[in-house]
Amino acid sequence: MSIFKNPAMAGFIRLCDDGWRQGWHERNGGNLTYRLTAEEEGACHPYWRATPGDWRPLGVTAPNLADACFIATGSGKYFRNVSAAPQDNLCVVQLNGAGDAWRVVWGLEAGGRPTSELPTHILNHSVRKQATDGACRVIYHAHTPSLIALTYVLPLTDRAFTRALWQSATECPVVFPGGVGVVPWMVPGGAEIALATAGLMQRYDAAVWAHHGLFCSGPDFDTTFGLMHTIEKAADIHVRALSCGQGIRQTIPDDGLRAIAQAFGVALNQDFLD
Ligand code: 2HA
Ligand code: ZN
Repeated sequence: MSIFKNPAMAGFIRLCDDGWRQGWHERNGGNLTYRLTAEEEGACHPYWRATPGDWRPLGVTAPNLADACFIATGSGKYFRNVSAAPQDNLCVVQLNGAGDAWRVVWGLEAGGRPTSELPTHILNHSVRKQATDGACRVIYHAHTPSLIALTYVLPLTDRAFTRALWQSATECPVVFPGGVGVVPWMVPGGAEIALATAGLMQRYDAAVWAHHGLFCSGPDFDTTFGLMHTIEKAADIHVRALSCGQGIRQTIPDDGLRAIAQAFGVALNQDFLD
């Protein structure tokens, strides 16, 4: 047996490969975390390091994630390299009982630390776990080029982004009926951007980082990758339409968005409808 046979670990590695192939992870761009179930933790436990790493302060506090374990990409590690050497590029981090410190219990065998965006990931896990009654397990950050391009031309508001994306592809209102949040440009990696993102993630399962990328959340790898993919594809369609140079002549009308929601049984965020 190997820890890589565990479905959580296998799914994590597959998502890293898929994201790399989409072109969303230049160099060490992007990061991914997955909150293990008690069962998965039990199955992976025999592979833990004999001596875990030292406890390190997280910089934020997530009491509802006390003692939880997460698979995480490593800081400075490349998505491109994950499947070739997961033990060097990934880790399992455990939170302490207060939810304000972490230690490495598996992986990063050649050295390193978990993703620089760990505070944002953990706070997002905390608010999404609460908002979804414990269903949310995946937080995924990628550098999605068309969506980033739109952060240079659309107003940096939840409303402008949600409407542009909903109108760009008929599936969008069904895939993210709650809409998306937008974080203005901020320095990445610290507590400030973590708090701003987590504030939006109380209401949305995706948050745009202006001039940087996108955070998505979900209960499993398929849903979370699918959300990232759908948003980026809608952004790409919008960019292509704008690039034709004559402006947007027509789009899905608001009554059309309402009709989609009714046909597919989803509740659209009314704040973003006219
Ligand atoms: O390099 O994407 O946001 C990792 C990142 C930081
Ligand atoms: Zn990034």
